[in-house]
Amino acid sequence: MKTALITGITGQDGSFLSEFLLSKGYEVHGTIRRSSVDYRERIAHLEGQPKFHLHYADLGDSMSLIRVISKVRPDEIYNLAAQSHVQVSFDSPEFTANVDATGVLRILEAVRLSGLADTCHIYQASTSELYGKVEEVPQNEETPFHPYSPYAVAKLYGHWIVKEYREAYNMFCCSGILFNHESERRGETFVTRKITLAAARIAQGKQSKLYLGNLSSLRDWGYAKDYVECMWLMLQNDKPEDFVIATGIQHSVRDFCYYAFKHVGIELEFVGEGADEKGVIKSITPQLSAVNKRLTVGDVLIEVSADFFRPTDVVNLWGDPSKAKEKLGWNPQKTTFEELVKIMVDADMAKVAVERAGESIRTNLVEYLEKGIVK
Ligand code: NAP
Ligand code: F7E
Repeated sequence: MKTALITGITGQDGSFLSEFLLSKGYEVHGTIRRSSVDYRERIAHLEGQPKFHLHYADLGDSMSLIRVISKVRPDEIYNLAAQSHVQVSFDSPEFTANVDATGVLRILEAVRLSGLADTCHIYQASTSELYGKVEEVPQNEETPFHPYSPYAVAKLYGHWIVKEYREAYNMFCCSGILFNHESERRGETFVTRKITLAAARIAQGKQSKLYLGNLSSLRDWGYAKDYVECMWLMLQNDKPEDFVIATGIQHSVRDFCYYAFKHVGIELEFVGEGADEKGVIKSITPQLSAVNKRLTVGDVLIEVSADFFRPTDVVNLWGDPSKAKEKLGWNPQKTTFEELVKIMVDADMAKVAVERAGESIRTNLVEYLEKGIVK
């Protein structure tokens, strides 16, 4: 049975890929970083399984990578670790370059130094952000790159160094050019998760407004659980090749808001333009009105805030997944956009409901303790 090493195993994709590889019988190893608070929520359910192993390593630290790769001697490496937030890359450009660019080189060299260059298959997490200030719509494997953020520039180095090692040393290393993929495990500061969490909180009376940046930005959003299968398929291919992974369907941030709020029972309409645009309640379902009486038609739920605009923003991403469909037999529309929104909103409705129940238990407990009912 095969052994895989996943960097970035605590992230959204790392957790789904771990589950996928374990289900295929793999021995799964992952790298984690030391932190004063252990945040392993996404993989907590896998810890303790006999075929699941964690090791400390950091993409900024060659020695830790050489140590773990030479010890595990994996058949496959999935390099998912990255500073993955585009807006944060403007605030921490040097850290982003160290991890997202040089980090990829460190992995490739660690594989060579461990004597695994001829056997180990390597997947690199490239990104649609490479197309940046797009030169063609939709984008495929031949579309020229025009990176438009420190994150994208760093990822471009990662992409090209993988290609270089493939050609120079005949290594089986390839990049998946993945378009945005989301899930109920998505980080809470990415736009989709920020919206689904806000829709759930607003519906349950825990938040009154959502502030966003560019509502007109267009993305090709897929479901992360479907995309990790394609990472694996790329490493089972006869030869190392790069693939675009996308759904082939595009929506705006505004559309995402509309569908997410609709799913909790609020129909939105957008009025005004640019910085003055607002998302206003057009109608509310009777079911939601019955549980949250404070929501009223005409309430403003979404406003635009300059805080969420980027110095340069990528606004028109739309992928063409034909090559992955034909050569890998991958289904780009396994989960539709509407299904994705539903999965995310349902999960956040449950999360907020659990948080509210916890708060009410805590409040009751304090009251009972104060009154001496419980000791
Ligand atoms: P994510 O949730 O942000 O996870 C990133 C992972 O990288 C986390 O496990 C994080 O560890 C780890 N990491 C960060 N800095 C590290 C370092 N210096 N050393 C070792 N590990 C480090 O990202 P994701 O959405 O799963 O994405 C996975 C990969 O695909 C990333 O490379 C991302 O850039 C790329 N990508 C993502 C998308 C998308 O739409 N999701 C699209 C295209 C490409 P901690 O938990 O300790 O922070
Ligand atoms: O932004 C706009 C924002 O942060 C999407 C990463 O996984 O996918 C992700 O990068 C769009 C942008 O993702 C807000 O300006 C509006 O145009 O969710 P995002 P991203 O930048 O596309 C790519 C493929 C990756 O590789 C990355 O690792 O939405 N937007 N208002 C906003 N974005 C955020 N975060 N917050 C807002 O309030």
